[in-house]
Amino acid sequence: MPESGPRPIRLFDSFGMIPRMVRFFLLEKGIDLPRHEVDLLLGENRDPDYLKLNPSGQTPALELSDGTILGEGPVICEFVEEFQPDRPLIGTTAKERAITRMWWRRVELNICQPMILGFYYGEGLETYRTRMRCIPEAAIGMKEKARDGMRWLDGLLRGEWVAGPAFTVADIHLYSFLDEMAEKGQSIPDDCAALKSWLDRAGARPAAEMSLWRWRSAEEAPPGERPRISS
Ligand SMILES: N[C@@H](CCC(=O)N[C@@H](CS)C(=O)NCC(=O)O)C(=O)O
Repeated sequence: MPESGPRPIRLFDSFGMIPRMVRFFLLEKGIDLPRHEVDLLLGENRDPDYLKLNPSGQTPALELSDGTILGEGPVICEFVEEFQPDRPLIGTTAKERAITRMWWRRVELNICQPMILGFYYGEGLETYRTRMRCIPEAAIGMKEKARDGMRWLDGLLRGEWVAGPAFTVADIHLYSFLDEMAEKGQSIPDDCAALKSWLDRAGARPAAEMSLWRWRSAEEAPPGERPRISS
C-alpha cells in the first residue's frame, strides 16, 4: 500500500547503468511513471533548466508531487521502496534491510564504481574528459580492481541471489552494470562460473529486458516536438 505524502510523478531518465537500475527497480515494483528523456549526448543535463532541478547534472532524477527532485539512483530506490513497500526489494525486517544494504554497498564499491571509472578513463575518455576529472593512467587499474571484486563475489556466492534467498536491489544494481559493461569490454572473468550463472538468472527476469534503454533519437523526435524539461 503506497504511503501518504508526496508521490513520484516523473522520472528524468537516460541511457547508462544507474538510470537502468532505477527503471529495473520500478518495473519490479510494477510502477509506471511518465519519463523525461534527458539527451546526455546533446548536453541537456548541463542545461541551466536541468541544473536548477538537479545540480549534479546527472540522471536519473525523480520528481515528486510536491516539486521535490531526488537525485542519486540508490536514494531514488530507497524512496520508492518506502513509498511502496509491496514487492520488497530492500528486505522486510531491519535485519534483512541491513543485509541487503551491506551487499548493495559492496557490489557498488568493489565492482560497479571501479568498472565505470575504468570506462570513463579508458574507452569513454573523449566523451567524458570535458565533463569530469578523468585519470587516464588509472583506467587499467580500475578495470583490474573491478575484476578483483567480481572474483571475490564469485567465491562468496552461495544462495540464488547476491544478498541471500531473495532477489533485491543489490542484484538489480550489479546486473545493470555487468550486463551493460560486458558490451564495453568489461566482461565477467571466465573463471567466475557462479557469477555467470547468477547473471543468467537475473537476466531471465522480464524486467531485465524491459529496462533496456530504447533511445528515441533526435531524428525520430525533432527538437520542436521534444518535451522541454519544464513541461
Ligand atoms: N551518483 C549518481 C551517478 C549517476 C550517473 O552516473 N549518471 C550518468 C548516467 S549515464 C550521467 O548522468 N552521466 C552524464 C554526466 O555525468 O555528464 C547516481 O547514483 O545517480
